[in-house]
Amino acid sequence: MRILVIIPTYNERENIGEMIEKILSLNINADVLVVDDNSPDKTWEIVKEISEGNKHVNLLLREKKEGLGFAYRDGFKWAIDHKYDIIVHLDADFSHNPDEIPNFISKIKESYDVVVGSRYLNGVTVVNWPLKRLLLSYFANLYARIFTGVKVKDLTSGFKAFKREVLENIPWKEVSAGGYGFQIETVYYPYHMGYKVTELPIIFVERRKGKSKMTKKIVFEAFFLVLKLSLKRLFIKRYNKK
Ligand SMILES: Nc1nc2c(ncn2[C@@H]2O[C@H](COP(=O)(O)OP(=O)(O)OP(=O)(O)O)[C@@H](O)[C@H]2O)c(=O)[nH]1
Ligand SMILES: [Mg+2]
Repeated sequence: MRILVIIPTYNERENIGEMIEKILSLNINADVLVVDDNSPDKTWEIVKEISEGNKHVNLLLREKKEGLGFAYRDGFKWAIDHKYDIIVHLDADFSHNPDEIPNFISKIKESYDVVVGSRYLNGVTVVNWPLKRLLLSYFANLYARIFTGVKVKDLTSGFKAFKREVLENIPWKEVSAGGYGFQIETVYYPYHMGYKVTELPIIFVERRKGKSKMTKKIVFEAFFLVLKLSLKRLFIKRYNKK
């Protein structure tokens, strides 16, 4: 089984080197792909240097920032083109603990198609978030779960694993979000296509270094996306595995 860990980055200079090192030390024989949107802080420069000395590390340098969703699309396409069997993704800022990656891989090997790292499975496992941010995330997830019909408690999680087949079969033409809504869509379609989706409890810790890229625009996009997905589900289409 060939494993790829995808890390989207935008201004993560202070985190990325340590994160790559940590993933390579995990004893799971994974390759790493960093998808950088031409970060002004030159995050990509660090990745380029590491990749030149280590064939397990790869850089996908995009021209400009278009939103997280677009970076992920390109990363997933790269993973499919390079025939990886299991694709894991997580944030660069250590909010997601890379030590948990082997648990995601075990779940996929157990026969699950999608594994979602969940902050809301055993109560709330979020550390150091301001109450306002936590409430936004919690209620956004509740709202998304009710309207999309996807029985997953953390639909906006950025820590997930997929079997390649799932990424090949998601109806990409229908996926529209640039921001966190993208995370919802990449669970929504597999779930309603009948793929086996499971959640794994994770502890999410507020970033220690660097700045947040969260904006109001991203929140609004996700809000309307959920309405759109709920209408799609009710009136428009059934999705099937190919
Ligand atoms: N390539 C790319 N990466 C992005 C973009 N926006 C965010 N990221 C990366 O996606 C991951 C999640 O973004 P964060 O800014 O940490 O989002 P968050 O975790 O909700 O917010 P904070 O932790 O509060 O900063 C990080 O690794 C970011 O560097 C983008 O537009 N392009
Ligand atoms: Mg973060």
